[in-house]
Amino acid sequence: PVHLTINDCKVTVPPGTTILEAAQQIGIRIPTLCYLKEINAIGACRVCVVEVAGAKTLQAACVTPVAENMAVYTNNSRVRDARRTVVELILSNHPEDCLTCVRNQNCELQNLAAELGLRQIHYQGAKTSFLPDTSTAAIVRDANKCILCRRCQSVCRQIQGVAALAPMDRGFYSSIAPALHQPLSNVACTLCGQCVTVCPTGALTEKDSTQDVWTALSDRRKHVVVQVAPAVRVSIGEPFGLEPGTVATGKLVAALRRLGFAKVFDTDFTADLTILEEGSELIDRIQKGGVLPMITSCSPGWIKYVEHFYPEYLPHLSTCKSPQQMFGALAKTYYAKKYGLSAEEIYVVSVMPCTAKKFEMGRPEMAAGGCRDVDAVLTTRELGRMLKECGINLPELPEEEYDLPFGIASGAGVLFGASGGVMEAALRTVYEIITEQELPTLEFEAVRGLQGIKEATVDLAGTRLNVAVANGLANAKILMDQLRTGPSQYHFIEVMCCPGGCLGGGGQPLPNTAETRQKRMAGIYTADAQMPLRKSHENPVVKQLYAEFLGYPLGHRSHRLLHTQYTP
Ligand code: HC0
Repeated sequence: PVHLTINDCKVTVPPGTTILEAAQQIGIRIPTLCYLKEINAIGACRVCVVEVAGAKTLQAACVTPVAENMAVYTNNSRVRDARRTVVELILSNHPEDCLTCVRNQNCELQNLAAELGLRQIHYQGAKTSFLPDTSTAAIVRDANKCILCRRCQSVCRQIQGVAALAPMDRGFYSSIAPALHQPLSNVACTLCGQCVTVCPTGALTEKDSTQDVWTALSDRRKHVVVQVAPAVRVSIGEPFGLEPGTVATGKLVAALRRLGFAKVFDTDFTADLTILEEGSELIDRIQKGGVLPMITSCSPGWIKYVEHFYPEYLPHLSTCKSPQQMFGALAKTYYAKKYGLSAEEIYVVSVMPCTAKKFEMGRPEMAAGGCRDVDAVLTTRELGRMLKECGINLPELPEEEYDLPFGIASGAGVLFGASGGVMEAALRTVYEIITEQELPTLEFEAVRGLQGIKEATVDLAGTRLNVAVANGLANAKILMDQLRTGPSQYHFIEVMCCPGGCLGGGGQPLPNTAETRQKRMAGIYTADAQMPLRKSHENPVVKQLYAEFLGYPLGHRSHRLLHTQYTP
């Protein structure tokens, strides 16, 4: 162990510990702006500077390892003056629009200025001026608010394996941008929004759809229905002070009713439906020698990643549309007919933990009934803002039930929100269909948890099914490169674009850290365990839907409404 003092307090830590981590151990939080544990420890912003006795210059605590007998000072006047100067310099080239910025009250730069007690910016001069990039359906990049911390660059490269963003130009004109300052819509960005969740300021944000939804809600000619993705129920409490992972399903339903939606439905219902379609497709491919391994197709950032980087593997993707899109297609056909409405009258809003869903809804493949399946996508964060605007305090609300018919779902549907969840849900159903026996244990522990890649082999009455699960695109890349280099032992692969699955999505409340993802994942498993129904094929409304409308899985109507093909 290494012995040192921090502000004259003795500390003992393992070798290799940074000053930043050592200080945390004695309850001193050294402020940072660019630091992201294990992803972006680069000492770029200089906010974490500390004095080390004997060193000529101040040292960045996030990248300086401790040494034996080191004496560190984190809050003497030299350090505090330097820190204030650094932040003042950042603010001297930052828009002063905090009151109207979407990150107002949730901005790390704003918080830091408040913590340091800055009352004046001593440095005034030229400010950079960039045109915001609004070219995509999902993400807005405003370089004027960028503080060059490079977190977005690191998460895009290291966690997502995409590297769509990098430093451009030099000195005063530096910005973190796509190559050659191309708009995001022109580069291989998957629109996953992980950059948005690590941005300390408002430089990267989701494209706001709240105004579209307000307009629809006040249009009396529209029948506005909402669907809620699995992962939203374990995170929507966060903007209201609830712990990440709190299962807030009933309160969320009540909140959406109070916003004015005509019907409040559950994407988990179409997640169950997806299992029947996708499970049947898997069995079909195995029995008829179709393309294997089959790979899940419900995560739109993942689809876009395959299109950009592995187009020759598109035939491996399941032809199933995502549950969000299946829901839209059914709302505008089956539901419309059942309730005497026209497709044009119905306006479908999705609440998703995801920014890429905004892109998915606009894809040309997603208009089954002649009009858009889904009309607007709100992220969990946007819904939180809408509720606050209306003075709806989620924790105070009663628990209410989803509406029928698309409000009945199984625990398997809830599992979709966590990495491994689609796989576990599929296994619960495929096992029982193939073996014609009841599963002895519902939980497939091997595909649970936050590890980047998980594997399992399941014995289906003599047939061995090899499966793999990846979350985070850099992990998916490992599996895809294995596919490229030789025959694969896998039959079925689940890929979710974001770390931890949708619960760690780019539209989730901030902070979206490993700790919050862990808690949300526990919430998903709790929600599954609480459901009276646990298997998709036992969902009575899914059965009714097949009896009344679809016929059977992979049938003609399913093909027209619920499946699609992604072509290079
Ligand atoms: Fe997901 Fe989905 S599970 S992608 O992560 O499959 O966004 O939560 O809604 O569509 O159901 C996101 C979450 C969904 C879809 C479902 C799938």
